[in-house]
Amino acid sequence: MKTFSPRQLGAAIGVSESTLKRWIDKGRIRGIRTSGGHRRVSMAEAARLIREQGYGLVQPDLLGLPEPPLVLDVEALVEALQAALLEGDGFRVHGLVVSRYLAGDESAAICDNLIAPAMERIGELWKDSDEGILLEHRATDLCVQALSRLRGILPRPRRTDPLAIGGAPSGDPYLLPSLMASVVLAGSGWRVDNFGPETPLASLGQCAAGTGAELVWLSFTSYGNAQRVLPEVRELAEGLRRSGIALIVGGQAWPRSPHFRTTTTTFGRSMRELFAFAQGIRLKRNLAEPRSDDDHASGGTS
Ligand code: B12
Repeated sequence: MKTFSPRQLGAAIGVSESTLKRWIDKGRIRGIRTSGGHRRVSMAEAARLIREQGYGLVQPDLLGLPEPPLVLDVEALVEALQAALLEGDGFRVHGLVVSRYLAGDESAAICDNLIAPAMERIGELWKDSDEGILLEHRATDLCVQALSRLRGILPRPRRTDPLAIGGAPSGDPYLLPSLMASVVLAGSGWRVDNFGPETPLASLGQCAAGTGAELVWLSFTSYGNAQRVLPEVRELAEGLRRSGIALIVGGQAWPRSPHFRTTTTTFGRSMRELFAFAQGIRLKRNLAEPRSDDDHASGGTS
């Protein structure tokens, strides 16, 4: 885990080292002690402080980040991300994504308003050149890296948080939509297992019942695939209904026609809708059984 000294973090956000030490000692920031007794702060905790208190980054390089973009309107940010993706500049891609999170954007908004539109534009390139496909693959990989790093600085889930699992069905090779779903849910108080592309839906259903998952998401990006796997989706929806587990289906290639509706399934068009749906489930759950604020979850499921 990457950590920072009070001096480093203070210089990065323009606060003195002694103030940072005081905040750690008073518990305003969760500090860690090295074996030698020195105070350290994790990147996740630094991110929480920066977001909640609205600190600007005076020296972002001290936190391993590039200068934040000077532009702030969404259109310019999408263009900046598209350019960084096309140039294969992972440092800038990561910087754009993380700097929006530190500036206070929710991860769902970063996915819907920044990453998805930039990828959509990159998706026009394959029609004109053979290189387009390679650019799509590389851009996908850079977004995967940036989203994974974003997930690394989100608040850690607790053992008592509900579990969500999901993926894309067989025949669907797309990595990003399901990964986005996992990041958005992880950032809103869920333990998450993302099985990614090519997930057999029968296994997903068994896993949900066996692990006590409370939410399953499915993402469709491969056009024409929904009709083929529709019987499996219906079977999954029915099994989950019997177990009282919520299912949400989304993605650009899930058809809107009534033929694809099942009475027990919710349909969403964006990560914001996924976030809202998941928040609704959490709210009901918390009202039913108030949880204790004990230990954080550890290990793989996080
Ligand atoms: C990257 C990419 C690829 C990569 C995928 C790499 C990988 N391993 O992931 C590769 C190169 C493999 C690929 C292949 C192909 N691709 Co492609 N690809 C794309 C591209 C550029 C980005 C896809 C992506 O990741 N987007 C980011 C995601 C997150 O955005 P999103 O899908 O819009 O998701 C949002 C919402 O739908 C929603 N959402 C998504 N999932 C869920 C789930 C839930 C529960 C909820 C609530 C919401 C939700 O929230 C998301 C965020 O806002 C798109 C362009 C585009 N417009 O998306 C083309 C695109 C999808 N591909 C296309 C095509 C044609 C192909 C190929 C046929 C090309 C070819 N000649 O080989 C193949 C087919 C592959 C297949 N089996 O389906 C077309 C499809 C057009 C169509 N109508 O048929 C597109 C639209 C490009 C275009 N404009 O022509 N592709």
